[in-house]
Amino acid sequence: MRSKPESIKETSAVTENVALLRWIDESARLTKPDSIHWCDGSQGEYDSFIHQMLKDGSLVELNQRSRPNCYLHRSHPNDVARTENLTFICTQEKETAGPNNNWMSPPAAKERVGKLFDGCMRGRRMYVIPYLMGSAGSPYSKVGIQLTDSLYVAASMHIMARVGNVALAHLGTSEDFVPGLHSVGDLSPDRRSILHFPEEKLIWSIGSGYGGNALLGKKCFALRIASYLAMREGWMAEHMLVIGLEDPSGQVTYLAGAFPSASGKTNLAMMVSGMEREGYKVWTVGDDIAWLHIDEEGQLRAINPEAGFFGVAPATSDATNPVAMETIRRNTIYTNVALTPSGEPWWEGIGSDPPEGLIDWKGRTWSKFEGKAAHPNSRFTAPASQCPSISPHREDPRGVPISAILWGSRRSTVVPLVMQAFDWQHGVFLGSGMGAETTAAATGVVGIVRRDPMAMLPFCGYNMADYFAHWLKIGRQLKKPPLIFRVNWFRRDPDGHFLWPGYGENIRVLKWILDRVRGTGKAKETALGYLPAPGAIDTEGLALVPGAMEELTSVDKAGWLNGVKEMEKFYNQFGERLPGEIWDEHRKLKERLERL
Ligand code: GTP
Ligand code: SPV
Ligand code: MN
Repeated sequence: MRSKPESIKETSAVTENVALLRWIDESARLTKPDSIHWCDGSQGEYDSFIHQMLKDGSLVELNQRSRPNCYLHRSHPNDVARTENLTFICTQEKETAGPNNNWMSPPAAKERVGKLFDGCMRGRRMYVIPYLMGSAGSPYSKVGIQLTDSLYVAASMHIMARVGNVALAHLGTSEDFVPGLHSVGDLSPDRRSILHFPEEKLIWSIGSGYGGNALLGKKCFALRIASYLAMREGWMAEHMLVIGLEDPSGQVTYLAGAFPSASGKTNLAMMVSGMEREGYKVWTVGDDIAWLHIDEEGQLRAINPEAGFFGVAPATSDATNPVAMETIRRNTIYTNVALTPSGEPWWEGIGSDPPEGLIDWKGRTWSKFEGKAAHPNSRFTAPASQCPSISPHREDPRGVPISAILWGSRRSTVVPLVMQAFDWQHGVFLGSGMGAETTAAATGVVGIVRRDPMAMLPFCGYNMADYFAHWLKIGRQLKKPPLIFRVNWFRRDPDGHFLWPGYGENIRVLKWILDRVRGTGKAKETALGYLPAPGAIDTEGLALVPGAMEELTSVDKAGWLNGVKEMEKFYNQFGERLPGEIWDEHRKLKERLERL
């Protein structure tokens, strides 16, 4: 290495990893920070980050008696959600990225965005964040190194990943790490780009300090880069929660569920079971991302690569999600929520009325004529270890064995409460054609139905046709493939009311799924798949409107025929590349519907 910036010389003792030092050196020459700080991941370091942010005004202290170690961050008003239109997959061939991704050629991307990085950290400090995705000592864990000029990002990474020496020790002298260069730049959406170079395992992100745009371990690495690596290496990186479902005998069965952003993963993962007294309880393994591997016995196993939760605040309450409410009582960073005069965080649906003198997410006194006080995509960042329902197996190096996979999305109409795929291939097809209503987790119109295969549309780092082929291939390698289900907690009546109570009562659906895994649950065979037989889902004690269950478990022929057309349009984009099995299943579904 030629002349290193002074600060790298001073601190390079923390690692001898030449490849790592070389990349940091290159990045520092490009971005030209005044100084460099190597993160060790310690509590003292976290505390000093918080202290600095309180001083520079980027954090507001919350009431330390009721919310010890909790703080509020307000992001720039134009930087409040992932920006899918500014997110790119940069592969040599455009076809590798596929029609579902924005694409730039790697040289063009580097030329264009390199100019923005040039000198962008002048007057700022660069934080070097070595982080481990997955638990220490797991063969499935992977190392990322994020460089950032944002203290908020550095503090958030402390919560969301395993930061510091644990990562450097895992890496040793290996070159097998995912470098991620991040700068908030000038925060202008005109100069914002989130770039992924899967072929060189590299991430470049500039112009945003928010969530999935900026915490590079999350969607950028653990989904977009990892999904590409997984395709090459024979495993899967999925946008999935993982839970353990305990039955009255104490046996725990693990389920993984892919739901699009802001569609119920965190809530399902932390669910307080409505059937706890009958002995059914949910354990939280993960709430957003799962890495799935096939073990020596041909069993699919899942790890949660993350160490924290970056959860949606609005509608989280003691009634809907008491486990989350307990998890976020301490050591939590809140982003873009409202603030009460007594220093409490507040959001729509928290379960109390907005108090007099409420400050909105932009820091202004709120009046009820001004819309929402908390941003609809306001979030909490909290350590997973604080979650009362955290699974004792969360950090098992081999992960937990998966018995069932759920596809879930928001659909006000058409899609039943639950249905089971006939087999793996049919299940992959149902996932590939999943329609979902868009949410506030990404910028853009909310509430329109789009195809969101496996909840991965914004997160698949390569051509989705190849991704479907990969899913089919994995199924062929599994000794006993997990059963696949489609669920939908979000059906509404014509007046817009939810037909199903959701949240903790979703346990009733999970129990049917468990019964199906065990071969005891009663089902009727339909054009869509297996639907629960009348009475197979226990509804005792629920205040359902008359006929709700009937509507939630019947086949909407016209609605599905329309869906079949939408799928066809979606699949047509992939041309010859779409696996024949997907077209076969599509044709079979259409024929079954037409026979009705
Ligand atoms: P990301 O963190 O963006 O990936 O979101 P997520 O999939 O984890 O969604 P989350 O659990 O945070 O839920 C998003 C929104 O859906 C919140 O406002 C929840 O209150 C609401 N929600 C979650 N589960 C249910 C349910 O079973 N029924 C209803 N009606 N709403 C739900
Ligand atoms: C999502 O949008 O799925 C999230 C939030 O979990 S973010 O981390 O911003 O992607
Ligand atoms: Mn979530």
